[in-house]
Amino acid sequence: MIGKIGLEEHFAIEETLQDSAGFLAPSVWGELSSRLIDIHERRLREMDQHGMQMMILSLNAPAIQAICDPLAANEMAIRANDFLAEQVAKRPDRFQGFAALPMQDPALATLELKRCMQDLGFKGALVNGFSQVNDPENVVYYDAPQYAEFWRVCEDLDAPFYLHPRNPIPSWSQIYSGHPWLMGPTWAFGQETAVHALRLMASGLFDHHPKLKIILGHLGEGLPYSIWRVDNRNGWVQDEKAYPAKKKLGEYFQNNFYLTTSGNFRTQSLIDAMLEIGSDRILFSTDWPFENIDHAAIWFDSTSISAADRLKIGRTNAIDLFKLQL
Ligand code: GRE
Ligand code: ZN
Repeated sequence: MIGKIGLEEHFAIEETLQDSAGFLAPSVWGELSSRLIDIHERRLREMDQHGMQMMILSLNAPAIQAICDPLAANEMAIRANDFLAEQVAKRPDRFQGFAALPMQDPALATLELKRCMQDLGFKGALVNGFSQVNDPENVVYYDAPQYAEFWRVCEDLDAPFYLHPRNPIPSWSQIYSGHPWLMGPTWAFGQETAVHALRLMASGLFDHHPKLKIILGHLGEGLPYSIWRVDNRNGWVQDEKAYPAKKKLGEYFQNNFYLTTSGNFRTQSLIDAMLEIGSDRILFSTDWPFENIDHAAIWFDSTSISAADRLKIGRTNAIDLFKLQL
């Protein structure tokens, strides 16, 4: 199909480029780094070749989230967001932007989100999982109480928040010891991000802010397949609700979450996601440059779904969610 829109599509600036080294074989670093730095050349050519009209661009991972000093994280986020705004201004018909945010300091993150939405015209935020705050061992998830005001502003601005994966820190990764191949996109990314999403659901965040919109990549990081069991395990036991949220977690999943196809080009998984969350809440994405645009597009263009669903997932859901002027 032509006119596809993607929203997990990354770039790097010189200062964050090295964050993407070490995930894939060293032999492909030359190729990956050149894909990350490029915006207007090969990226646009590949988009043209495979029917992608637009990418909503985001900084690579973990980048800002791994800068422990909140002021340094804020400076780098501003630098990356200003750079992105300049790139978008060159081709607003093909590129839009997601804000990188210094979540280490909720007040600074809130200010930067406002600036990006109101002054730079960005379409939302993309944050790479937990932040390390002041000390590399101090891991903070966004269900923590200090983010209450950030989430209020996020809801007020109607800014979709893309919760993108990162690896757990080494001291929290014992389960993977001896099996480094499980880190990154193979498994650890999805596990880390799914748990973060469950923390947000269980915290009551969406009772306080029912209009918040959280986006997950990779067809939901396994959650479509697992969310029923989260709510229904040991159904014969009439136990007390064990978390602050008022509803079953699956209800927040269906009402506050959107999923993208990034890096998960599998029809069986797409259909499971459609059965759990519905085709109005699924959006096409590739995960360029870590995945190939042709792999995503050729699969998506021929996957066994209706023409109406292909149009929604490929294009119109994104136009509605981000109020795109196309
Ligand atoms: C990503 O951001 O999507 C990503 C990485 C590193 C390896 C693979 C991958 O940051 O998909
Ligand atoms: Zn990604």
